[in-house]
Amino acid sequence: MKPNLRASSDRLLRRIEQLAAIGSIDGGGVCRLALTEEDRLARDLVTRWMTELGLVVSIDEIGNVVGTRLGVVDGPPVMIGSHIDSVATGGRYDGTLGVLAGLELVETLNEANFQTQHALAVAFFTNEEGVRFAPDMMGSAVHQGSLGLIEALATKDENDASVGEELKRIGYAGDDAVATVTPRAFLELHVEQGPILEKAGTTIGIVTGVQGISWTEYRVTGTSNHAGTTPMRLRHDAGFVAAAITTEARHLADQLGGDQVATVGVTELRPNLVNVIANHARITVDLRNTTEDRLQQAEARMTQYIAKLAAIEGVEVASRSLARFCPVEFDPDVVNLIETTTNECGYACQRLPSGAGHDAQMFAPNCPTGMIFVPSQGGISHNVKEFTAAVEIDAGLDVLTQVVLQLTE
Ligand code: HGY
Ligand code: MN
Ligand code: MN
Repeated sequence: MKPNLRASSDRLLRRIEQLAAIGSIDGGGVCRLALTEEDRLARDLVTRWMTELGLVVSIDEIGNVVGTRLGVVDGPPVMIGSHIDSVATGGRYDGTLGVLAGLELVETLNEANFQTQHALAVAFFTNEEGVRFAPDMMGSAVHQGSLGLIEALATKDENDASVGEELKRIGYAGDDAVATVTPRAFLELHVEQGPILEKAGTTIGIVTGVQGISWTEYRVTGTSNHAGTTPMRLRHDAGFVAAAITTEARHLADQLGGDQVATVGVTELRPNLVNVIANHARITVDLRNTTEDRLQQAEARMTQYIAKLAAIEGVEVASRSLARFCPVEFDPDVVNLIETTTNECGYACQRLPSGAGHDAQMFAPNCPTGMIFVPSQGGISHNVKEFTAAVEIDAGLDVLTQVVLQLTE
């Protein structure tokens, strides 16, 4: 029998503020890159909260942390999870909302002295953002077996520090084996990070799936030369090639249309001097689409364009895939359950795909998985101005609570 419980969004908001104080940056945002000192402090705080709430805490070999509340019957838990690492210019809700909402639900169950039939787990996964170590969703991908542990531990950042070394340094190189736990179901509450819900005046997003993601790094090698004396026809300009790729990314997204998006987020030139033609460029191209064949079309167009451009400009271009995930559909029964429950709770809702990657997408192939979105003010995220109103957080927490209580029955 599902108990009539209402979790406390005030307490959840207090925890969000407390966590946001770790790695806080001007403008109200956070910088907690994976496996940095800020990430360690955040991990310590959330793990302490898990322990205080009576959860059995486990840390696995890639540093994922799972707190489990036993159920009446043995067997796999219903898992609520997300992440607490951030991009360098992050907001305070991205990832943390999902983890802390799970803790709030646990505290509500503890206060009601209610034991769910099936176990309930709350998890945060290592390096969801992928900005220091690629790919993103690293910890959840290893947890669910779609990325090898050894390969992940060997991944290095720009300063040649490896995931394995950094996990040891911050004290989160756990002992628990990875890729051994398949939850009974997986749920993630997350801010939408886009403009759709707010524009429609909708409170709850029923997430149908996650679009495909393709990250590639290009390293361009040309010839540095004098900016004043080198005739244009004799140049091998890495800076020009980087700019041309950036323009082509926008161009192909406009031409393909539909859900296609393209972003050049990183451009580094060397020697980066006003009067020297650049001989090196490092840029990253992030391509996404809700359909796999269109994403492959975008990738093929970008590859052909760069090959032609390199030949004309007389430069070398080395490419390296940083992340590649196919689009994912969430379990229709879970999507329907979230929608029915949201309607019963009386919140305006709509279905939509996720433009952002999430840990939930790593669970979708293995167990019934779903996501609940709440609106992002102005559609802003990965930006210190990220904001979601308390009343919307309250609604998201309420829907999460009611859905989890049904799944743990
Ligand atoms: O890149 C993403 O979509 C996610 O924020 N890691
Ligand atoms: Mn996120
Ligand atoms: Mn993010």
